[in-house]
Amino acid sequence: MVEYKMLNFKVHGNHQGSLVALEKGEDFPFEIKRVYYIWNTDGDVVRGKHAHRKLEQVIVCTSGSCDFILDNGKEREVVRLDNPAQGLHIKNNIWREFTNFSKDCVVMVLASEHYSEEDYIRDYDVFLKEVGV
Ligand code: T46
Repeated sequence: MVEYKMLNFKVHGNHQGSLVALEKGEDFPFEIKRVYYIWNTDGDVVRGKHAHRKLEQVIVCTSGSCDFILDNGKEREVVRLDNPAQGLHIKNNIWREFTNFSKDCVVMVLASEHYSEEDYIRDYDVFLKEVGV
């Protein structure tokens, strides 16, 4: 089994609509140091194709949908993101690719570390070596 967790956020909903608040604490697994978001990606584009040495992230599809392919070097799993009330929590050493973007897809990512290119493993063979496969 590839290690990941789907977090179900508390939704504050009323006649005005829905709201999710993310704060470090019981509902959130780490202190957020960076937020970035991705949109305008054509449906068949494959993004990602890397793993992280240290970074943890929670990934939320705030609009539309896309598929995350998670790979621990031995197994692959596809996780569909299509609900802004859920967050995909991925720790380090997981190779990820994401694709199958709907036109209205917006992916918001909450990250445990500042941006660092040294944290990326962008070569699949290097990834396999580093995870000992
Ligand atoms: C991940 C998936 C889900 C920055 O300058 N700062 C940043 O914080 C980020 C994330 C990216 N960039 C620059 C680096 C590249 O020139 O933005 C450009 C696109 O980044 P990248 O090709 O890494 O984007 P994705 O969509 O393949 O991957 C991103 C994250 O990089 C990655 O950590 O897990 O989203």
